[in-house]
Amino acid sequence: MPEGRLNRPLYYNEVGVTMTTRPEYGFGNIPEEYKSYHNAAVAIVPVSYDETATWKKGSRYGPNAIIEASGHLELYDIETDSEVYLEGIYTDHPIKESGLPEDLIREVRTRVATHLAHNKFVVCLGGEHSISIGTVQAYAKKYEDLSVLQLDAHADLQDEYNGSRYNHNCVMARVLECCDIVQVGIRSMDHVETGKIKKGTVFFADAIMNGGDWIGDIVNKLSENVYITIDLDVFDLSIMPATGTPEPGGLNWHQVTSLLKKVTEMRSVVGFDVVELCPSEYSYPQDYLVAKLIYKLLSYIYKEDQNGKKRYTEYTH
Ligand SMILES: [Mn+2]
Repeated sequence: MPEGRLNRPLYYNEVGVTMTTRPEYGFGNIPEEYKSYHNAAVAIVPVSYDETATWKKGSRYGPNAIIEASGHLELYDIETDSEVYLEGIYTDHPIKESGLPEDLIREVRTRVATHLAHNKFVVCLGGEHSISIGTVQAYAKKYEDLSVLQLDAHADLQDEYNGSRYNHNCVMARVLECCDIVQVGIRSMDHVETGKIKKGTVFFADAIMNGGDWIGDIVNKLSENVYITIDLDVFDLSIMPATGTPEPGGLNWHQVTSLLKKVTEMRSVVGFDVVELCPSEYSYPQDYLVAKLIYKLLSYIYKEDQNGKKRYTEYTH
């Protein structure tokens, strides 16, 4: 296991959703007034969990690495001509669970539901992919017309794996129990999953590389309210080697961000998670990529539309 910076304790406030925060902790090097729960449109929930990981463990260090790297972001986004931190970004204390995934998922679901009840836009940081079961369950309760956009190298449709229905290989099988899904970037799966994928809702990495209007095709499959789950192994391992189960042949930065931009323009993105960063002592470029991806996606989501009106007023204060 990597030593050094990854083993430093996370600084966090102990009060969680009771609406105060400690100054030294949080996503982005942003002024204190934009970190308080009351002022924040966005609530970030770090989830340190990797108990069902089947190859490299270590994604429990992911949230810590992302938050550390986020301190080095420049807060102005060129593409959107915006400073999304002005919406307020609160960072919750981490969920730390070392037991069964069922217990973790229940804890995540409860935490996310609490923030949704306060009308926050919730961003969960993994941790392994099984955490998304809890977040999607909370979102599916709030939004009837919800579809889940999954960016991932793996289909994750196995009904059971290693004796558990909540293994990270089963995430999308569980998500499918509460809403429709669209899968993007897939390039590795088990034979049993071939019978489970829904025709027309899987966009394999190979097909994307062939070009065409794959982004438009994906958007057309999504309902109005979209939850996005980003497994970082959707990226090619040349730019994102720091995952627990890397796969060659993945998407690049511009393919992923172009897709996210279009989805935010055409649909209401109501929440997202970013999972499976498995940091090492030397992964600071990848840690930074993830922090930037999160900030970029928030910038897209909160960008003012052409009339100067914010689309997601529900989350503004
Ligand atoms: Mn994956």
